[in-house]
Amino acid sequence: MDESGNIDAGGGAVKVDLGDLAIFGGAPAFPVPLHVNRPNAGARADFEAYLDRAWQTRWFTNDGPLATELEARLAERLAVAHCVLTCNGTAAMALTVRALGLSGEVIIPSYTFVSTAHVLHLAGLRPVFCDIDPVTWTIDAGHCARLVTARTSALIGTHLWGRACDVEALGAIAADAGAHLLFDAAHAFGSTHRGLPIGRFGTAEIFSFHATKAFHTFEGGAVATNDDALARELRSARNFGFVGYDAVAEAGVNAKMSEIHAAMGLTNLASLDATFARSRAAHEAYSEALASIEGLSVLRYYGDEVSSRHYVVVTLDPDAPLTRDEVVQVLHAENVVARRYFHPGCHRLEPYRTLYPEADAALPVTRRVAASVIVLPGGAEVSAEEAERVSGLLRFVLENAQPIRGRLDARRSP
Ligand code: T4K
Repeated sequence: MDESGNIDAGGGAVKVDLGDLAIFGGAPAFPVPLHVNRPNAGARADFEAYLDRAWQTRWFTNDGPLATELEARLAERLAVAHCVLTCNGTAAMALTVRALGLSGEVIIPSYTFVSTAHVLHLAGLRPVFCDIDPVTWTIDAGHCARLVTARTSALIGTHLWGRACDVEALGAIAADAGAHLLFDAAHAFGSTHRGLPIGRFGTAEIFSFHATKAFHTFEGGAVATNDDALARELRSARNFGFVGYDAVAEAGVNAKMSEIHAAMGLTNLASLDATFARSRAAHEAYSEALASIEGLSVLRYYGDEVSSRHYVVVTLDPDAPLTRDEVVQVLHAENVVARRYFHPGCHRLEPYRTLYPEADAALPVTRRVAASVIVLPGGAEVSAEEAERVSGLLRFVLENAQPIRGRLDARRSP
């Protein structure tokens, strides 16, 4: 940004007046799309060395040596007895739900990725949508307690954006209800709660290792648990129900992690501390540059806990002249591929909208947050300079919100 606050996009566009915005015909601020959570990648030479090992041994999947090594290293890092790898996080959740024999109703936040609701629905269970806490945006323990019925078999909290749920309050509710407590820890690899790594809380914690996550295996997931019997059951269920060489003890699925995925995990694990440091630096750059923009707030991570700070999440004042969706539209035109995660809340997506139309009335915070969040390109692949440029662009847009509003309206009117 220059002294007058204009954005110098380095060959892209300097935003001096409205006509410079790409949505009004100017050149985009970024020549190529800047994605939310562009995947990290460790050292390619490390990855190739792991591939060479698989080539030599001709062992490509089915509890291979790389997957076995990754399981051990992850369990050590998470300080948990078992880390059962799977082909993705959704499969990890589905296997856990089945292994625990959940039935009836399961309470989940509506403000989360839709996969958990789908897992429950497809297993013939009822997802009961809970509101989120207005401050932490994780599942609201007070509302959760009121949703418990005799049919509740589990509560599943999401450690949203890597910030832990109210683990203790949820533990007390689950214990009272005689229900399991699970956590969707898809965002929380590398986060701590009360100084301890997330992964050990509740009956089990479920991770996604999708390419866009802070730690990834291209596609992948895991169940972290201290429950030996559950881990044994999950290992069998992810492999068709096999126990031992050729005995089948139950109906299982194929949810194994292949060696090439494990190779990426081992590669990424080797550079994870450096990756997280870059991710935190990008978040810091954003936090500084966005601090004084009127009508915009940046989600803060907890100062006394560790987090990769992989997500850069901002909210817009609902009274601002431009709506959240209009700001996202302006950013997209500039090649800043910001996202509206998790709009509009699972309960307003099908089939839940049709099945449970009454849910909406009890979820005011979900509605408000889902309507105001913008997730900006963050993580280790975003440089401090890019973070500053995106922030400068947002400042320009919000400082000129009224005239932009006018031009958008004029364009729309016949
Ligand atoms: N729980 C939570 C809280 C989750 O966030 C997720 C997954 C799960 C559970 C389920 O875990 P998995 O079964 O997926 O392991 C993406 C991911 O597909 C999904 O894994 C993720 N959450 C969700 C939040 O994001 P989309 O529909 O946003 O994906 P897509 O293709 O739009 O990609 C997101 C951005 O990343 C885009 O701007 C493009 C960019 N990108 C993506 C990929 C795949 C890249 O730059 N490179 C890439 O390789 O769902």
